[in-house]
Amino acid sequence: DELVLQMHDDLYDGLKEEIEEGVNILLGRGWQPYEVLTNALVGGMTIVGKDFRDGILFVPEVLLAANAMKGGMAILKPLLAETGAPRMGTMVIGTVKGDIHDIGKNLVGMMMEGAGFEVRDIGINNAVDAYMEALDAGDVDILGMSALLTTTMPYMKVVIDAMIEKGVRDDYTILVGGAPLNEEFGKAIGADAYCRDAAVAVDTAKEFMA
Ligand code: B1M
Repeated sequence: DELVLQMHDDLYDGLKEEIEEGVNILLGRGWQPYEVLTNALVGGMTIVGKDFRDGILFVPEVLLAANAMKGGMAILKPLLAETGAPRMGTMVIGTVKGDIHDIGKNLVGMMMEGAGFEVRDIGINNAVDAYMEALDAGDVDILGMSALLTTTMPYMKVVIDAMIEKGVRDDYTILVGGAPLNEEFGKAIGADAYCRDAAVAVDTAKEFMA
């Protein structure tokens, strides 16, 4: 699709208004919000990620791309949340300490809301105390943790170990995700499951609530 390719370019160039316009056009053509999200936005960010890795793009440019992506996500958020799905449970989600990447976490949160979960998003750069406080607030079924850096993903184990020490580990389903993780890592740190993407996170959360 021409427009999707154009949107990949616009995301690359950090053009927020163009991205918002593109999202609206695709929705107007009858695209499902999730299709717009994955094809136009996540697809575009994948290209940005490659050139960031290869030293073609730098932090300021990637920040602009992230800002443009968030503009598009803001339009899709209410559409993904308004599915009228029955209430499934409550999830606390946050990115771990030392890590400020939040797009994937936000996307998981949006999809979980759409699936009927109450989502308590505690943001980025969360130390053990922040997770504990959110869990202590009560009525939480699932803890979701996100990490995008190989240097921050070990912190997930720090959080889980702290939960074990406090004797609350088994009160929650712990789901983890983020680009550098894999199934093996999820098992090794004692999480209940690793979720490759937001759709898998929703399916996995539903399985654990059943
Ligand atoms: Co960063 N960055 N970044 N960055 N950045 C990566 C992650 C990197 C892979 C880029 C690269 O080199 N190719 C690399 C990490 C390398 C490594 O660790 N091995 C990297 C680096 C190095 C850095 C800095 C250190 C750069 C620097 O300063 N020199 C720095 C670190 C800052 C910090 O956190 N302390 C940094 C900064 C930034 C920006 C601020 C510029 C920006 C973040 C903006 C923001 O988030 N608000 C940024 C971005 C945008 C990226 C890339 C390009 C894109 C990430 C993204 O949003 N993807 C990324 C490249 C890449 O990932 N290939 C990169 C789209 C998103 C939808 O996917 O987040 O994977 P993702 O989420 C998916 C799944 O992973 C999963 O579901 C989501 C939806 O399907 N998922 C979960 C994620 N969390 C989940 C939680 C769950 C379940 C599923 O819980 C249940």
